Amino acid sequence: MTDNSRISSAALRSLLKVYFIMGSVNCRLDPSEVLTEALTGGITLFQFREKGNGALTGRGKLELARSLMQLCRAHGVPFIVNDDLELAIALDADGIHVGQDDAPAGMIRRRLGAGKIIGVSAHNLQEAQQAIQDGADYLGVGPVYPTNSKADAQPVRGTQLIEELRMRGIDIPLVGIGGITLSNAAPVIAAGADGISLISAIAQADQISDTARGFVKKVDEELRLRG
Ligand code: TZP
Ligand code: ICP
Ligand code: MG
Repeated sequence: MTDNSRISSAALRSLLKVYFIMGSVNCRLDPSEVLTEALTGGITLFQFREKGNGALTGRGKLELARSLMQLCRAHGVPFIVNDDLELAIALDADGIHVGQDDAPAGMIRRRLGAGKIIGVSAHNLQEAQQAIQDGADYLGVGPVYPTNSKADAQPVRGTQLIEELRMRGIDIPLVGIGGITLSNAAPVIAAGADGISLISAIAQADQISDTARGFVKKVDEELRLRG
């Protein structure tokens, strides 16, 4: 992403296919090793989410972010920062993902620049509509299934919320998130998501690159079936 124009929906949809999220807390191995394997397996987008018990802060967080961003750059995969606008600016990251408690997308875009990717978490139709009005590029919708990776997770939505959003005309790029595994990913795509976003199914897999590759294959298959 070298220019300063807003990313197209089509380009973003294909980046969202297998959107891996991770911070040091989520990894059993060294985070750089986990990310390298995930990139080798073909993840299409990465989000640095350094949160939770034992998360790095300050300089440690900045240094980890910088090295993970370099790995992403080497594989041509955009690097998104969770929540931390100052970090996203300092790194010149490719984008940011924010929650409902953070500044609205429009305000963030004025600080980050038009060419950056802005994602917003949405848990219902109203939040989705508001995020779109504020200028979000994509939505993270969930939790689809029960998750152990987010302490303050909202109630589980199943795939119904994604279906409802699509039925009501929400057509911007979106991913399902929360508890997604190889065995329950297909219905998320069938419900209308452009991709899946996940932490533990990849970060804690025994064979990380094979697992990531499995998700890419699964999502591609389901997208083809959906037509
Ligand atoms: N937001 C909603 S669920 C979730 C986030 C960050 C965590 C997803 O992690 P996992 O391990 O894929 O359930
Ligand atoms: N969706 C996405 C894509 N990322 C997040 N961190 C989140 C929801 C909470
Ligand atoms: Mg937040």
